[in-house]
Amino acid sequence: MPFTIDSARGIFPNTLSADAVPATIARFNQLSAEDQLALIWFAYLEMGKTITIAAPGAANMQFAENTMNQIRQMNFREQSQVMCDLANRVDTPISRTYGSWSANIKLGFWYQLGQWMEQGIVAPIPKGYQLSANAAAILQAIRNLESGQQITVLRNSVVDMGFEPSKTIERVAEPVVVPQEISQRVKVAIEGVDNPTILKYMDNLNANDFDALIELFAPDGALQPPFQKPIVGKDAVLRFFREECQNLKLIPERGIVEPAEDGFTQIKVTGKVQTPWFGAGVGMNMAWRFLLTPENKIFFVAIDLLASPKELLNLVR
Ligand code: 45D
Repeated sequence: MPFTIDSARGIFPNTLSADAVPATIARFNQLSAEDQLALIWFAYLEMGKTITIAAPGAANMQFAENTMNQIRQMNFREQSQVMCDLANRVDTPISRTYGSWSANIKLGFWYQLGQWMEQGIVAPIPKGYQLSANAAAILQAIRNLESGQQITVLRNSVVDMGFEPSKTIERVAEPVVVPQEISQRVKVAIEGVDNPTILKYMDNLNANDFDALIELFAPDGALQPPFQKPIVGKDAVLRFFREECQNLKLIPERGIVEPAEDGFTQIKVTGKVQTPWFGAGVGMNMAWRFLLTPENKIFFVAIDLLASPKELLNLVR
């Protein structure tokens, strides 16, 4: 039986992904908006002691600027209302604007709000705010996660906020950067894997060369980001690369190549990924599970955030 996207999702079923991340997000979503905002604030302050977040670039912030200025002019009560509406996903003009932004613009928006909260320009979390027992337990659960999982919890909570109307509206993302000069590019090496499609995947993504990258995919190919459903078809995958995948650093370490049914090849690679927000400060433990067609095109690739560093060595089927 030929592979389908659905059956492809099941390759290398022994891969243990970081279930603690969606579990934490699900608990977080049960909290009141006030508790959510305070919890993120406390988590963010604590993480700030050990890891530094990079300021978003200007290109990233220009789209949020109008909304930021609007919020700056409000009084504390109105500002708190905007933040609660975002957390509650209430349908307001600001929540809709927020909902149209790419993940990085949403993160840049909160980065700026966080700065203004510290400077007293935006309503702070009240001094001595008491988290509910549930929120305190979730904060403790976040403390116990490894840093790659912590930043994923923060990112996903931010991405889920705001209001997205059911009909698709125009999306706003930062401009696409130019691919890195060929002479500047460095090539990855992966212990156990010399398949050229896999090596080019890593090298093109590292170089922001999304046009070359997408040519590695089969027309009906799919990519499944961590904790998400597969994105299917070259157009949709290319859009995702342009909107969400700039300036990542993939550091694959080792892998395994195996024949699969119908002349397909399944390949699992493990290693680290760095996000431009934290650079080398946070190495996320990741796996890539590829299924290649007989023509060596990517039919499917799943990217998983791993449960623990031990999983980096798990290359069994
Ligand atoms: O609510 O091969 C305050 C793909 C309090 C592509 C706040 C990939 C109130 C293919 C503190 C102000 C992309 C899938 C909030 C690979 C409040 C591929 C602010 C993987 C919210 C490898 C909070 C890429 C703030 C990966 C400012 C795995 C929080 C990328 C900021 C992962 C949090 C990237 C930030 C991650 C989190 C980035 C900046 C996890 C960034 C996380």
